[in-house]
Amino acid sequence: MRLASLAAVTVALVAAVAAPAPLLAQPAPPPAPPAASAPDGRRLVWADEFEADGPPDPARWTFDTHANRTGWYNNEAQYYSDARPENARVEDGRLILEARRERLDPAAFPDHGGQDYTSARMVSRGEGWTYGLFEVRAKIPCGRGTWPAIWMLPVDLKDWPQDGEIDIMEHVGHRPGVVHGTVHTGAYNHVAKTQRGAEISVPDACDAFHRYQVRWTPEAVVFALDDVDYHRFDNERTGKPAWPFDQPFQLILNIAVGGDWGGAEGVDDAAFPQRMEVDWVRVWQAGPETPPA
Ligand SMILES: [Ca+2]
Repeated sequence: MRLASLAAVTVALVAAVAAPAPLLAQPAPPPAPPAASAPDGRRLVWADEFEADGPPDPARWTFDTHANRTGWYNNEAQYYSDARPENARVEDGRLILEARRERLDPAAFPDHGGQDYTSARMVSRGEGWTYGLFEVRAKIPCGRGTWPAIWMLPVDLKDWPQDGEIDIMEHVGHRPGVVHGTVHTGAYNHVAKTQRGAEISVPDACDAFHRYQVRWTPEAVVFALDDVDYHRFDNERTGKPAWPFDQPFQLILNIAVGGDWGGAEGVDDAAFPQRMEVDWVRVWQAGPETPPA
């Protein structure tokens, strides 16, 4: 996501999750409550349930705006605003990230770089996490030209891709319903067309919430959708070029617009505004008594 990932996709799976047949004459059950605990002895170490309407919690999130003036990576077309409610707000228990077709006034936004779209790119605050189970329950946009992402970079990023990247969820509007999970490292990255990723068909990804998950241990990074694994990247034990994943990473939520991948088939301006809604972000880690599984 930091750079384009023109998909050298290795696996394609279809998630077929069979719901149990409901009993007749019973009222529809309420939405399933979230599982606030995780298996394998893990404990919840960080979360945002987005329960308070208004701006995203500044104690948990910051807004990345650093490339607005120069232009973002991959020839992306958006301006990322800083805590602007039109682009990022909490409503009814959900984070709303909204990409809009609009050109802001540089007099009011001095870092404006002439972009024709606004959006937001939120980064988790703090020291980050080394290993853990990361889960984001989200509904994503499908407008052509959108490129929503839920992903991770090192807190102490000095050198991409050598320092690594974990893309928990990427989606481009010109391939609606196809979700990508990808790892980039020095040895395996899209520049060399060697990134290690997979795609999974999620036909209702833009209409329904799903849980996008990564389980990251010293042994592997495993990608799952609604608890169903669909991609595994193993630690080869050959050193950092193949496995830079022993240092703290932070979470990033954004909607890019256009760009080499997201805009490969143009941008449908009539589709805007486009939203990614996030019900929660949860991070579990193994308890002190439990070695990472
Ligand atoms: Ca929520």
